Amino acid sequence: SPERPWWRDAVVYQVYVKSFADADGDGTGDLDGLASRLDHLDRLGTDALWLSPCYPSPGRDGGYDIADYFSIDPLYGGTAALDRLVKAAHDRGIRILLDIVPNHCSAEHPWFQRALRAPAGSPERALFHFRDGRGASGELPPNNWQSMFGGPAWTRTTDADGDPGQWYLHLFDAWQPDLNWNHPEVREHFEAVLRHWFDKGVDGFRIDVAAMLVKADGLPDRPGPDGLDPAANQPAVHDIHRAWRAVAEEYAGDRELMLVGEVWAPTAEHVTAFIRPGELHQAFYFDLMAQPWDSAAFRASTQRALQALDAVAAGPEPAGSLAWVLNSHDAHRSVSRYGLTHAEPVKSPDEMADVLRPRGRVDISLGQARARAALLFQLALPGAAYLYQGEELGLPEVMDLPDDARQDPIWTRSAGQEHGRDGCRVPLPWAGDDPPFGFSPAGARQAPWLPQPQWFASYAQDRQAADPQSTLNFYRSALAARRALLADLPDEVLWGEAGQIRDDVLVFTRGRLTVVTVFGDDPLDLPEQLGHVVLASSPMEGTRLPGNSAAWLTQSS
Ligand code: TEU
Repeated sequence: SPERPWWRDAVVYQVYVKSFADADGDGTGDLDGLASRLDHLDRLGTDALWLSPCYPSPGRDGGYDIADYFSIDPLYGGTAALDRLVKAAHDRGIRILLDIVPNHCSAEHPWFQRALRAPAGSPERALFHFRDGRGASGELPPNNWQSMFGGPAWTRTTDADGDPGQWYLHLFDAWQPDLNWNHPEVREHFEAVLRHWFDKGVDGFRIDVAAMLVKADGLPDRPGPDGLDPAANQPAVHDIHRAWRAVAEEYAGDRELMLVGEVWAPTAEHVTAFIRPGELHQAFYFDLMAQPWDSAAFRASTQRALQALDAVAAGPEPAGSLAWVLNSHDAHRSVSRYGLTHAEPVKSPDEMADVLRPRGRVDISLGQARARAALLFQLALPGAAYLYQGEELGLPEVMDLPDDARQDPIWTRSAGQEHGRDGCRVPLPWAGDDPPFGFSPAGARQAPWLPQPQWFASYAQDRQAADPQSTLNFYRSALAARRALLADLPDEVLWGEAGQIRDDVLVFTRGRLTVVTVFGDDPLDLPEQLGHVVLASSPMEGTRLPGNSAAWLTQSS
């Protein structure tokens, strides 16, 4: 219905295509591999799949460096494989979202290649941010911005005569030059990209780095005069989103397309500003993912989001919904984050990097119990829930990849100081006792692009499917219960309605659903008035919910 479009409280499953399933035996996942595993996703109970970028790319950042926005890389099966996937998914009622990367393109994109060959001040260079350097001979970068991956956000070019030339801006790797979103050609190009894929049957997009497209005029040094980042969250970025929303609305009537923004924002209000009426359908709320396993931290983070949401939802026009997320291809897997027993302290709540790249000792079984509990907490919140491939198998982060296997530009740019994000991107184990664990077909020509550890055997999908106590079967039950319960739940969350039981316990209710999460080690006797247990993340001992667990309860009607 128009009041409750499919995406409002969808379960969206993120596929890192390279690492999901390899059909052609080259050690790299592909779209036919994904299509062959739709049973798994159907049985799990996902409404939509978001595919990390699979366009032609030199692969300097796992495909987030796109050389052609209008086709699918032959490495992933080419455009015909996407057509097959869209049809097979739609036949099962599963929607397909692509990833679009508008902040930057690949250095191999024809636009950038032409800009490099053109002189300073040329129209070709105007599509990017080329500037003369500072210092007597332009030897210093134009401003003090650092790349999100470390090191300066500027790289100096070489002129045709071999002399040092202008600098170009890249908020990420040097292979990812930032596009100039003040240029009408850039705007037109991306609206054409949206229409191209919508016309091919794609149901929406996850927008990469959606808050950073517009930079403050004059590219001033960080921080800006207001203390905020001049490279992000500029008011004018919302105009771009409104234009994109209008493109999606051209298809209204027979299709319910949707746009979800990857927004890293300083406050919850900055996040919900992206889902005001007429803007994006959905925005990621990363703040919860950045919290340690702590009841006060979870409660405060969730409340910040819900309060900000109330403010944008108050008007007569419908606002979008939040995308709740605990795992992604950019973060250490939740099992390992929550299993940290001797974590180094987080310096401040907004220092995401400290939490997303934690250091310390990990207790895997404790982390697994907590990650299951966190899932029940996440799935009960009003809005969409995003899952990342492999979390339904309870996979921990692979911490000990051999150095020569690592591919993340964060690893290279930090000269090995940061391990980067490869540890959550290791190809999935599907079956069997040895690599490639069914990721590639028998007799594959090449080994998986990142080596799978031997201990992946105990996480294999087929083994877990046969075990009623497995994490996979827990995820299936949780998604089924959510589907059954959510249809008629109000968006309002009431905290601690049943009384704050203990400091380490969070209780909230949404209509007839109550969620109890125990963050501490001590079990909790569930008070009878909370209702009867529908699902618990660890085996109950009578009415006792073990520590590091969560339960859903309902009032019998
Ligand atoms: O991420 C944007 C982003 O800000 C994060 O990458 C974050 O800074 C980093 O992961 C810290 O750990 C998006 C994509 O999700 C990411 O995979 C890409 O590398 C990045 O954009 C560039 O396209």
